[in-house]
Amino acid sequence: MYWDERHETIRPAELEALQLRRLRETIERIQNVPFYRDLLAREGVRPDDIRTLDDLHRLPFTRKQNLREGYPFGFFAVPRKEVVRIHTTSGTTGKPTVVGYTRGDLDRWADLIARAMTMIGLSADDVFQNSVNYGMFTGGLGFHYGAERIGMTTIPAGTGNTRRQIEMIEDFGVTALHCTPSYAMHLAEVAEEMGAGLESLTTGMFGAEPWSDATRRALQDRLGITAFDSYGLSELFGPGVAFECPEQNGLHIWHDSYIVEIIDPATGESCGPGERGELVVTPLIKEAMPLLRYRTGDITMLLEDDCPCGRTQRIARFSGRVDDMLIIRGINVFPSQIEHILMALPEVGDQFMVYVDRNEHHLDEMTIHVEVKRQYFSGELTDLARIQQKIVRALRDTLELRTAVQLVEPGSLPRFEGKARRVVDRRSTV
Ligand code: DLL
Repeated sequence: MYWDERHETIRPAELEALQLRRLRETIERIQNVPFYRDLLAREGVRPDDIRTLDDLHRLPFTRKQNLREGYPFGFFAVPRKEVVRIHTTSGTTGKPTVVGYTRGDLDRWADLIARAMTMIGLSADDVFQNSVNYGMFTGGLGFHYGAERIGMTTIPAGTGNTRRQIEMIEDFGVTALHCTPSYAMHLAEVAEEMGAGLESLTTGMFGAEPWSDATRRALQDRLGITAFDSYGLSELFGPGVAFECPEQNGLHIWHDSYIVEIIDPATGESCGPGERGELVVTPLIKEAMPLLRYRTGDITMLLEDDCPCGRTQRIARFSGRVDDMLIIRGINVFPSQIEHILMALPEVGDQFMVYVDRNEHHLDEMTIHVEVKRQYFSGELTDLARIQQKIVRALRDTLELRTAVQLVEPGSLPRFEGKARRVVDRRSTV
């Protein structure tokens, strides 16, 4: 079951030639981005210097922080007029990371998702419910257009109103579901409460956050499905970068479109097959926003043995991040963003602590304890309530996430002598 058999099963020699050609085109295009033009000039690298794929290692890495310098459109390699869509994802401070797509980008992105869905046996015979956020998050429209491309009957359900979601699955005979694994656990629970059997469902596609094999087993049992892992990030279009095949044993990377490296995050040196490290990706088919050696922050390893499905390059399921990014209900949150928001508020004191829990309904909750300045703490209770609401609002406006905020007395939170450990993640991965 191939959508694009030639590219999915391409053999090493042909792949290398294709990657090299696309890499050189990318480097040509990237000259339009001032950040890269300066960087390549500084490093003394000219497009003609890229003769083999090994020459990629002469190019510098790109990090999420670099993208901040170009906010909002400084990383676009085409005139703004040619950018037909924008998405955003969390930045490391107040402003989000902006990503742009040309018409061609959207076309290629939909094709990559169509490949993934075809790989696990989905087709125009299926009814697909897309239960993720349709806003700036790439999971909504990304999957939507991929599903329509293969002709599935597509239901843009979005998130929330779980009972209604379950009714739709039953009433419309939904066969394939896409959402975050934690929302899938919640759906399973509500379906059980409602006595809904969800008989039509056969396939689940879950991603946007880490999930364990134990969660996979629970979801397969409770929803009566086969559950597949889906990986991607907004900077590389969104979902559709890597996806599990029916073997459910690692994720296939679409290597004609992405060059993959695994590096030791401390030294930047390459890791061998079977050695875990940070995934670094050079996208080869992005027009609006090409990137070089993008540090994803995600930890995985290359798997070496051949996959019986006939596709080649595979990576292991993700085992964590190299940084402190949290994923709360599918939304990425950097502790540095929280700090940035809190420290801009005059009432906030010196310290804060972030607690992350998974409640009995399998939903993530973030509680932030915030010290307020002494003069406010000893003031009127109504003042404290106003400050609390102001903080909740400021966090919601930037993070797009509801948080619980508790104000505490100055001096009551832990102080740190070394690196502050302000985040306590109490979720179990099961
Ligand atoms: O989460 C894109 C996506 C949407 C992927 C729907 C899969 C399904 P961002 O919001 O930019 O994009 O977040 C990207 O989420 O760097 C990982 O840390 C994490 N992540 C995504 N998929 C997985 C996964 C979307 N399958 C960040 N396993 C990435 C573990 C994942 N972590």
